[in-house]
Amino acid sequence: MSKELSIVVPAFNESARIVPSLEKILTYVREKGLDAELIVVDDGSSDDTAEIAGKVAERYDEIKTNVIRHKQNRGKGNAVKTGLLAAEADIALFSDADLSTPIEEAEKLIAPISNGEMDLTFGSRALDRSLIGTHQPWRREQGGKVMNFVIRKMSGLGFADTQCGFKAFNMKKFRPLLDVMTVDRFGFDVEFLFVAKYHGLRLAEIPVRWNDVEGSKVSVFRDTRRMFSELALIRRNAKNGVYDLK
Ligand SMILES: Nc1nc2c(ncn2[C@@H]2O[C@H](COP(=O)(O)OP(=O)(O)OP(=O)(O)O)[C@@H](O)[C@H]2O)c(=O)[nH]1
Ligand SMILES: [Mg+2]
Repeated sequence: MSKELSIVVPAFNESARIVPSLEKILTYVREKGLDAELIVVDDGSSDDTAEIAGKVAERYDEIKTNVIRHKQNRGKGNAVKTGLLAAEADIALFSDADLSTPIEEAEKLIAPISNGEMDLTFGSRALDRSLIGTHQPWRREQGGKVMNFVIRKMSGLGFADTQCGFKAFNMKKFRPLLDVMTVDRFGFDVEFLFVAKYHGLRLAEIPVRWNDVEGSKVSVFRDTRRMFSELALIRRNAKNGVYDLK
């Protein structure tokens, strides 16, 4: 029988943060008795992220863990896509390696999918800001709000936070859509939501707990610029029929 849940963790140079995160995820799976698999996608790290992930997994040998390596860095979007394509279960969850959203919040996203109400559920930091424990530095947080405004305008999506690294998918419906995704870096979240909505999937933005964790590798200047060009690409693709399924 196939698994009930696939948990995908994209990881780029995460050797300093990933051990406690994977331990928490695997302990959660063990204690809940979930029939879940863990898929870590090492996105061309120059540190020993993949080896470290493999070592943690050995300590939980009853849980199937798959460490996939990209030879070169391809971006978070591409890493998540690789993980989702490898997922065996009909429900997949991806989580950032820093577990800014605690893994216990997974139930909030998974329940609406497993009971058939929703097809794509995603964590949000903006719907209930009282759930944020440790905030990002003030300038990053304000920058995030501005970015959300830009994302709304450029994508036409009406969500308060598209960028939280905690999203779950009905894979029967979402897997075919992965073929038409084009965005490799941080704009991929917007593309996932945009394409899912375009194809009539039911989307739900769900408030989750969130804590800033040191060690973000986001470069505000470089990644903001890329985000703009990725948002422009999504608009172009939509116009040119790139998101229609063959
Ligand atoms: N920055 C970055 N992260 C990647 C890449 N590929 C995979 N990731 C993973 O994507 C997740 C997001 O990384 P963070 O650097 O924490 O970025 P973030 O969570 O958006 O940034 P904060 O909001 O500051 O926490 C982590 O699990 C990374 O390991 C990549 O090319 N660059
Ligand atoms: Mg982070």
